[in-house]
Amino acid sequence: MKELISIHVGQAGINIGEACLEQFTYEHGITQSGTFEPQDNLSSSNSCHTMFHESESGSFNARSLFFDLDQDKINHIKKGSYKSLLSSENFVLGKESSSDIFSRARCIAGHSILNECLEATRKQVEKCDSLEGFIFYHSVGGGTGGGLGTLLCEHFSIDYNGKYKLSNAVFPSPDISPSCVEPINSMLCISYMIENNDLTICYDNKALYRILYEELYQECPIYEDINRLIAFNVANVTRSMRFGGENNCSFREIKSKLVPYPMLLFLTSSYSPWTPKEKAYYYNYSVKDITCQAFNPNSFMTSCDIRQSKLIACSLNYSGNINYTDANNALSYMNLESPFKFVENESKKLSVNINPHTSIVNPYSGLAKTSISLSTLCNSTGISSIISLVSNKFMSLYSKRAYVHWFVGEGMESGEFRYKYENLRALERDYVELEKNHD
Ligand SMILES: Nc1nc2c(ncn2[C@@H]2O[C@H](COP(=O)(O)OP(=O)(O)OP(=O)(O)O)[C@@H](O)[C@H]2O)c(=O)[nH]1
Ligand SMILES: [Mg+2]
Repeated sequence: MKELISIHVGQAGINIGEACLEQFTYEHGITQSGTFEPQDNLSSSNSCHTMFHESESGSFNARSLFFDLDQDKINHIKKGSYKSLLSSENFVLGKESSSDIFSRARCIAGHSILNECLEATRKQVEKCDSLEGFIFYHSVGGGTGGGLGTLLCEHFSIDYNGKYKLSNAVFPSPDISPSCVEPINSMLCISYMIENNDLTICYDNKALYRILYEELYQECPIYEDINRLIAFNVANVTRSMRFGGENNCSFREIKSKLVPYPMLLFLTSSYSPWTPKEKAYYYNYSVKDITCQAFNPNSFMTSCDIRQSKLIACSLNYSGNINYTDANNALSYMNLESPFKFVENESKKLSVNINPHTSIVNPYSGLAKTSISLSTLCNSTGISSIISLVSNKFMSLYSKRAYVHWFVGEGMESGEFRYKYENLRALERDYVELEKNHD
């Protein structure tokens, strides 16, 4: 069994970390005090070693690291429900704040704790027999999540060359933005991610709020609810790595299937059926139902419509008692009703995996456990809409040099903005080219 190390950076990263601990302890039958108490036949003690390290005394510790420049979130998780699964080796706290500025987090405040973060990582890596890679969790628009997150990713590319890095990145929402410098932070973060990440799953809070509100009927969803959806998605993506099975999908395979062009590593994800817990008994879904729903724009965790754009590649991960004939029939039906548009004129870019076990739903999530479900990972030109949103908002500030002096005084040179922005423009152009070609 391969191991995965989770790296939680900044507020969003750490908050999602707590949701991940809730999801993964539940799935693997680990109690809050770190003992193994299997809940069902899936939770074999072997499967939990991907995410948890077993100490000599037999208790389990999470293979998770929490890095931040503000103490609030770190202190919260240190004292929280999962404190017994963590020790001082799982945390690094900075000495000065980023003041929300990417360059300050990356070049000054983050840089001063870089060695501690690398050392904490080295200790986790030492506890692994066969490390698969790192899963990062962070926001794109936060100073620390973006700045320190990308700095670490860059160092891991050198220190752990050949190990895969998957980012779960919260992108700025189209119309919810808590900080005036978010577009600048986001532009810089995306530009660094293009250079150093293997795969990035994009989320935006607007899309996630909509799922909670419209699909799961939660009246006042908060970050905690959103974060449970992100944790659930990561659980679905990593399920075969954790539990094994014939469709054991490593990061290497995901990357080779979904990322044919090196810069276009930004993925979006959907799930179906998004059914509220209290409605579980009203519905009896067919494979066709869940397949059609999974491609509905409302099922995606990013605000983009992939049916109106072109698919570069997509993996469909079914769970439950489903056979390949039913899955392929459902896809053919969809294709007849409204043909998939691919960047090239061929339809071999949909890969189907079937895991015979049903998805494991965290009882606090408000989501119903259903006998069959589908989780997708899509590489689509539609994702360019959230990249362009960042790039346009950045340019409208940068053209007036708004806030630029906050960054230049804090570790960046003014020329770097242009250079980093060019990376984003090149990415946007690649998407436009793919949209145009192969019609
Ligand atoms: N999904 C989700 N998004 C969050 C959460 N906390 C903050 N965000 C989003 O993340 C962005 C702000 O980034 P933060 O993670 O708060 O910032 P940070 O990484 O701590 O960096 P600093 O600016 O240095 O504090 C905004 O777009 C917020 O909407 C969370 O718990 N869950
Ligand atoms: Mg913060």
